[in-house]
Amino acid sequence: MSSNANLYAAYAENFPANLDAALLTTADGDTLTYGEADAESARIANCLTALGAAPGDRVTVQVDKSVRCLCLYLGCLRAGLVYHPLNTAYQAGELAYFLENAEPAIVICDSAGKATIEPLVPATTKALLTLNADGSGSLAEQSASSSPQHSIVERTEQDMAALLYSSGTTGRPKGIMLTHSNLASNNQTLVEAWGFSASDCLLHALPIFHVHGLFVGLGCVLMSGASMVWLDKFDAETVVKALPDCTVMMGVPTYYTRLLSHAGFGREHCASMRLFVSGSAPLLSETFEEFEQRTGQAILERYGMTETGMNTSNPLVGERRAGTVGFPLPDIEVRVVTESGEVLPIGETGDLQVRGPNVFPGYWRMPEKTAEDFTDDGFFNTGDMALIDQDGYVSIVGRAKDMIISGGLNIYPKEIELLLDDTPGVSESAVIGIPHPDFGEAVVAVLVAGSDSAPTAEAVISHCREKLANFKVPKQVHYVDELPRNAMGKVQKNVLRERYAAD
Ligand code: MLC
Ligand code: AMP
Repeated sequence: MSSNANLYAAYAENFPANLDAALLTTADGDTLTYGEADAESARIANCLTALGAAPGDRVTVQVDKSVRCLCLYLGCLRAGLVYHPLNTAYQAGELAYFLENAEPAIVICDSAGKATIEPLVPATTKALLTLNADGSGSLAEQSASSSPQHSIVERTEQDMAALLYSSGTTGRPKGIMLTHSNLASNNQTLVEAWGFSASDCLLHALPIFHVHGLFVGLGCVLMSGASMVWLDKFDAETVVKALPDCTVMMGVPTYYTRLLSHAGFGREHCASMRLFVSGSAPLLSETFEEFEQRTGQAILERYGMTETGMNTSNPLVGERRAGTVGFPLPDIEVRVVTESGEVLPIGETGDLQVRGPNVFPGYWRMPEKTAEDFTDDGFFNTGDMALIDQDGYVSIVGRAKDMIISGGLNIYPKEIELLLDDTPGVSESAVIGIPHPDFGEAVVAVLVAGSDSAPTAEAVISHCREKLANFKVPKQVHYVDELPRNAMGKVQKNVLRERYAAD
């Protein structure tokens, strides 16, 4: 083991002896070998360093998934730069805060997004580069002449490797600092728990601006010298065609319901598959059962979050129990507590807390928020409600935080309510999630009209589309005379959820 805690060093130790081995193959049949990924990430590391980025500096990236983007992530790791990815759906109003708060040394966007991002880039930023889905742009031009040799920068276990933002029920989004050792320890744990080896091939269809695709998917591959079929996005037809070349797939529940809706998908597509993993949102028991009947494969459900990486998992060997997220992973402690922090007995529902080497050290430049979310004995309060049964299986049964998960993406109603409350003709609003066959949950806005003439549902939706990332835009808008409230004056969202779930 090297003493350098840089995550890239841990990956490099696990690269195949023959660097001509494929790291990935795209849907078009192009390949990237481990050696090519190493050389290209070295060029990018050298290029960003020459532009003035120093270890610890942030690199903010809002680009489509591409092979060069993967090399950019690896280049940042090896140069000790903090990788800060952004969902490509974010609009200008959402981006402004991230750029100002992360204070990046380098910003990378695609050519089409440059005009939007340029005015938002802080004065302290040293360079704004472009990277397009086909790999072209100024990053490629500027790094082409950089050396393919690079010594991996020394990092300690506490040094930050990545910064990912999560919104919240109150206030501005919080930057989640993830260290090299948070990511390395979780990757090592998952490689063992899920039996990854160099002979595996992962079907990688997830985006790489969130934990699931970036750290869980890529991490398991790079930490075991395995390979991937690398798809730009999830498309059921393409996935069904690619599955026979793969051994493992990871996805959000929507991927599995979409596969089940795909006519003709069945056992024959899964003959080489040894493992299907689901997470980021609850997998319905019906989906688990239908998938097993159709393919003979029991989906392995696991549970995690950006702040912690993966915490629990159903077993590789043993019963994968539908409706549960399995057992705590080795080295990770979980407990279920009351609001006042007393540990609850088996079978009782309460707040889920976790502690372990996977758990982030805190929120970026927000010590008071960090203090709020950690207990005195170092457990992190996840905001999820859970119970642990007599066999040790953990079930996520609800959320203490007001959050909607749609297609595996988190949406905080507060953010949409603030926008709606500010809309002329709207007096107040409540945003809820209702069951949706494709996305798991769908965003629904319930409005009370103001004294001015109220906007139509279509006008409300198009207003949201201008201001918010598309996945946050309400799928339905309803007007009511008044919002149901409890004796304390708090909106009873459960009443609204029941009322509109039936629609
Ligand atoms: C797209 N749309 C969505 C949506 N994604 N609506 C609600 N929820 C979503 N997630 C809408 C768009 O607004 C658009 O609407 C229409 O669908 C088509 O857009 P698209 O981009 O073509 O959609 P599609 O490619 O089908 O994408 C859907 C998806 C994608 C489910 C494949 O969202 C996805 O890959 N999700 C995975 C997200 C993920 O990686 N989560 C992990 C987070 S990490 P219109 O009206 O404009 O047509 C985490 C921690 C952990 O949670 O434990 O893993
Ligand atoms: P994120 O903030 O994007 O990292 O999302 C993390 C949240 O996703 C968790 O706090 C949970 O609420 C939810 N989540 C992740 N995996 C699961 C799962 N298997 N079942 C239920 N909820 C999940």
